[in-house]
Amino acid sequence: MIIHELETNFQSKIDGEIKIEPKDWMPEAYRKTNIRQISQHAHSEIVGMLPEGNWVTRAPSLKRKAILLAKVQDEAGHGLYLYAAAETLGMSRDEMINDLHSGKAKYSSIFNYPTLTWADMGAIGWLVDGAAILNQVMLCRTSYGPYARANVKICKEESFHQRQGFESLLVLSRGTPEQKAMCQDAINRWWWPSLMMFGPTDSESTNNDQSMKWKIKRKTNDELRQQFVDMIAAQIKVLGMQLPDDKLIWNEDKKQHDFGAINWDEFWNVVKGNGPCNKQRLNARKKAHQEGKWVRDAAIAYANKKKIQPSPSVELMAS
Ligand code: FAQ
Repeated sequence: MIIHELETNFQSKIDGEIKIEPKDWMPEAYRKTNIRQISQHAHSEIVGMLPEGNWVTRAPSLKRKAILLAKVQDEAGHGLYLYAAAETLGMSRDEMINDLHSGKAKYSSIFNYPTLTWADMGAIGWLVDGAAILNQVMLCRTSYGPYARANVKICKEESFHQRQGFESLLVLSRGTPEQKAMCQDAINRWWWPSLMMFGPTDSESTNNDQSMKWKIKRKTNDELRQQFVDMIAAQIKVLGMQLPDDKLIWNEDKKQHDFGAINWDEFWNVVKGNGPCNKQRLNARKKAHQEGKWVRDAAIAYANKKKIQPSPSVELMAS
């Protein structure tokens, strides 16, 4: 078949809602876009463990510590499913990790902010996982089969994450004046960076149009961001707290909320590596990778001896 026919068949499969599987023919640009997005998503899950890991030893009770530990471990699992999905497109785990460490591959901007108080754990669960879920619910229907299936598993756990975050903030919001202030402060600091998670506005997005055509994305960055604002604007009323945006108001004509301007200079600054914690996050990942080398070597030596493949989870745990 000539390339034009292959491309036509490929697009008609996409249009007919037939999933693309690893051995199917696909345009090179489709493969590359999926590798880029899936590996960046995987890196976000792994780097995303760091801000919360910071509070595991300081959780205020055994119950909160157990919940936080379970959540952070879940994020590691999500990273694993996603690295495995990206590997089906022909890129090795080593290459992906190298690209993260060299700064070639991105990870979500949100994880370059510091976690200053215990209330940040609640705000991350509620806002960051809340934003992630909206995106990932959409990605359960993405056109690349392994990525779609990974997201189905991820979403099941992510919805628990969001609920625990909200419940944790609810306790603080009904607590002492100091606890209420801590809750409000965390919401103030995490609100705008959470809105930035959805990526640049549709007019600035470089990948939106092609990714929508290939049904890698099913909703644009702005559509998902709007959905998030409407969802959180309703939920914050239950907390009795405020979102730090005096332009946030219900628009009866549009049947959605209007909201204030996002600071895109801040977003691009963080994406380019100059956020408050970029260097700290990357250094922590590189250090863990170096210190885990002996575990990877041992797993490979054992696998060679037994003639088995090392488990991907051993590889990740050792990186
Ligand atoms: N941060 O053309 P677009 C989580 C880049 S998981 C950094 O619109 P696209 C779980 C983008 O890569 C959170 N960079 O790009 C958790 C592109 O540059 P490139 C992560 C960003 O791909 C919770 C350029 O800007 N979720 O939170 C960001 O079509 C709690 C132009 O942008 C996913 O990754 C950003 N926020 O749309 C863990 C979901 N936004 O690559 C622990 C999958 C954009 O061309 C605790 N990813 N850029 O050099 C996606 O859905 C998409 O990749 C978007 C961006 C929507 C993020």
